[in-house]
Amino acid sequence: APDIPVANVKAHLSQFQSIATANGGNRAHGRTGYRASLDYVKAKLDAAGFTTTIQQFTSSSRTGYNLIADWPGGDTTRVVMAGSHLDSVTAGPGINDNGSGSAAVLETALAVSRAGLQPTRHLRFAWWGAEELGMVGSRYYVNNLSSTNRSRISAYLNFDMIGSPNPGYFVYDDDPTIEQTFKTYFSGLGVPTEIETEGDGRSDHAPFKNVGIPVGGLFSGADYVKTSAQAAKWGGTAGQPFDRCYHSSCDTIANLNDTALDRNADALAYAVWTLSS
Ligand code: DTR
Ligand code: CA
Ligand code: ZN
Ligand code: ZN
Ligand code: ZN
Repeated sequence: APDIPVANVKAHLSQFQSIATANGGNRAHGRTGYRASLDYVKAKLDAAGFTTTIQQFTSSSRTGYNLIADWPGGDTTRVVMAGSHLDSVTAGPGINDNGSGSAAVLETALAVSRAGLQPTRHLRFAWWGAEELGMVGSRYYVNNLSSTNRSRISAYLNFDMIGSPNPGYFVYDDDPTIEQTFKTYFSGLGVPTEIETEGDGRSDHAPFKNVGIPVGGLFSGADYVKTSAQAAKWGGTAGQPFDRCYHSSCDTIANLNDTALDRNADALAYAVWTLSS
C-alpha cells in the first residue's frame, strides 16, 4: 500500500474548516455546511474516476445526504467498503469528529485512483450524513440494501475520530480478520494498540454489524481520559481527555495530532489494499 501524505489529508481538513467558517461555523446535518462538504468530496472523487452516487434521506424534517463512491472494477459480488461520517455537531466545525475520518478515507480513495489499483474485490467508499443524530445516514443505507447487495458486502471499515490531539491508538475488536490486519500494520510501526470497547453502537459500523457484515475500524479517542499507563506507551498527557474539544466549538483545524492522523491514514490504506485483494 502507498504512504498516504498527511499533508494531503490536512489540505482536505483545511477545506472543511473553510467550509464551516463560511457556513455559520459548522458542517451539521441539514445545514449548508454539510452539503458544501459533500460537494467538495464528490468533486474530488468525480475528477479521479469514481462512480459517485448521492443518496438522499430525511431526518428531523431536514434533507440529509450520503455520498457513495464506487471504484470501477473488481468482483462486485465481493465488496470491501470504507466509510466515515461527514457531518459535524452544530456546536463547531467537527474537524477531528469527523473531518479526520472523512479526509483520510477521501485521500485513500484518491490514492487508489493515482495507483490505478485493480483490486480483486470491488472497492466502495462512503461518507455518511446525520451520524450525530444517531447513525441516521448509515442506517438508511443499510436498510435500503437488497438482501443480495447486503450479502455482497464482505467488510465495512469505519473511521470516526482518528486525529485526536491527545491520541490513543484503538482498533475495533469486532471482526478478528479485520482487527488483525490493523494490528499487523501498527506492530510494523512499533506502535502498541488497544481494543476499542466503548464504541459499539456509537458509530456507523453499528448498522453493518447488526445485519452480520464483518466490521472493523480505528479510533483515537474522544471524551474519555488518558491513563498514565496509556501516556507511558503513547505519549501525550495523562489525566486529560483524548479530545478535550469533542463536540465543542474548539474542534477546529488546531484540534489535531498530525502523527496520529498520519499513522491512522496509512493504516487505513494498508487495510484497504490488503482486504481488497
Ligand atoms: N459517537 C462518535 C464518537 C465516538 C465515541 N466513542 C466512539 C467509539 C468508536 C467510534 C466513534 C466513537 C461521534 O460522536 O461521532
Ligand atoms: Ca503517511
Ligand atoms: Zn460526534
Ligand atoms: Zn464521529
Ligand atoms: Zn466493536
